[in-house]
Amino acid sequence: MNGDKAAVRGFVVAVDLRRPDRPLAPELAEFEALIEADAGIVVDRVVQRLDHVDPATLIGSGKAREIADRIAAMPEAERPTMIFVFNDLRPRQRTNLMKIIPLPLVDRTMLILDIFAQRARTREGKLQVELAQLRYSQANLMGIGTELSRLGGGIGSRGPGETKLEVDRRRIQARVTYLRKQLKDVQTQRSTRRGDHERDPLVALVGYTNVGKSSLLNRFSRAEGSQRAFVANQPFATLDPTVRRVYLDAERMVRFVDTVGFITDLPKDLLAAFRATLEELQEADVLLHVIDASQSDWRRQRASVEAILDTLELTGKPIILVANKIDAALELDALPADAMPVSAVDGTGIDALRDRIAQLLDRRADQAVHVHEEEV
Ligand SMILES: Nc1nc2c(ncn2[C@@H]2O[C@H](COP(=O)(O)OP(=O)(O)OP(=O)(O)O)[C@@H](O)[C@H]2O)c(=O)[nH]1
Ligand SMILES: [Mg+2]
Repeated sequence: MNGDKAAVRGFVVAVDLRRPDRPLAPELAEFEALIEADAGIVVDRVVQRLDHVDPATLIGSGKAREIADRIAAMPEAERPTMIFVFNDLRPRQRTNLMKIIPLPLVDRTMLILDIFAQRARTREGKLQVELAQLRYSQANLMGIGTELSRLGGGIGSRGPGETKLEVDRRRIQARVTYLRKQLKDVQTQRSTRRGDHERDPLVALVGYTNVGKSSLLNRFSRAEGSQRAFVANQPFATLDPTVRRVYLDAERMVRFVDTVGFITDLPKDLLAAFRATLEELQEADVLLHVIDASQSDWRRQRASVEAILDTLELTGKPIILVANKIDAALELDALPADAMPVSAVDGTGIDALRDRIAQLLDRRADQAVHVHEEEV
C-alpha cells in the first residue's frame, strides 16, 4: 500500500474522553501522521466528545449513522475507502460499527502493526511482527474475516461461516506456534554468535520514534555511505537493532546500539513480540534517552518512553537525558534542566555528551572493581 497513497482515503473517527491529563489534539495529530506514513491520506474526521465510550458502537449508533450518511453524500471520487478509529475497539463494537458504516475498519493497533510489517527487514524483525499481528487478530478479529493479509486485504470482509472460522482459528494457532519456535531459534543463534568484542561497553539509544536516534548513531560513528543507519522523517524508520563500534576517546572502544522507537500506548502484542530484542537493552551500561526538543509535546513522549522503560525494568540503569534537534528547538528554557542539548544535524553538544558517557562508564567500571574486591 505504501507508495500508492491514492489507494486509501481515510476517514478518521475518534472519541474525546476529555481527560485533562491526556488532551486529544496531539495524539490525534500523531495518529493522522501514522495514517499518512502508512496507508494514505485523511479526507475527513469526526471527533465525538463523550464521558464514556459507547459499549455497543464506541461512538454511539446515532453518530455512526451520521457518519454513514455523510460518507454516502460525498461524490464517489472523494469518498473515503477506509475508517481509521483512534480509540481501542472491542470486537463487538467493531462488528456493530461495520454494520452501520460499510467500510473496512482499522484501529490504531492495526495501523501500527501494519507500519511495522512494512518496515521489518531482518528475519527476526519479520517474525516478531507477524507474531504480533496474529496475536492481535486472535484476540480481536476472530469472526469478522481473518484473512491473514495486510491491512485492507481481508479485514473489511464479512464474517465467514462457523466452520471456516474454526479452520481459521486452528490455522492461526498453528502458525503462532510455528513462529514462536522460529523466533526462539533465531534468538538462540544470535546469543551464541556473540564474540569477544561484545565485551566493549554498550551504550543504548532509546526514545520516542522519530526523535533522531539513528541520526545520533551516525553522528557518533561518523558513518559514511552504506555504513549509515537509515534515517527518515517518518515513524518507525528503524525496527531492527543496529550496533556500531565507536572510539569514544583515544583508547576506548564502545558499542552504540540503536533500536526501535517507542510510541504512546505501544500495542502490547508488539511489545511482547519485541521483548527479546528489547531485553538486550538489559545489557546496556548506559542508556541515552533521546527526546525531540523541536516537538512541543516532548513531555508526553518522554513520559510514554519512561513508562515503557519501566515495563522493561530498565529504569535502574544509568540514564542520560538527551535533548536532540536543539537547532530546531522552540522553547529552550522549557527543556528539562538535566537534559544534554545536542543536534545530530549540526553537531552541537556531541563532544559534551561523549564526555558525559565516558564519565558514567568510568564510574560504572569503578563500581564493578569495587564489587569484585568485595567478592574476593
Ligand atoms: N533539525 C534536526 N533534525 C534532526 C536532528 N536529528 C534528526 N533529525 C531529523 O529527524 C528525523 C528522524 O531522524 P531519525 O534519526 O530517523 O530518528 P529515529 O529516532 O531513529 O526514528 P525511528 O527510527 O523512526 O524511531 C529525520 O528527518 C532527521 O533528519 C537534529 O538534530 N536536528
Ligand atoms: Mg531510527
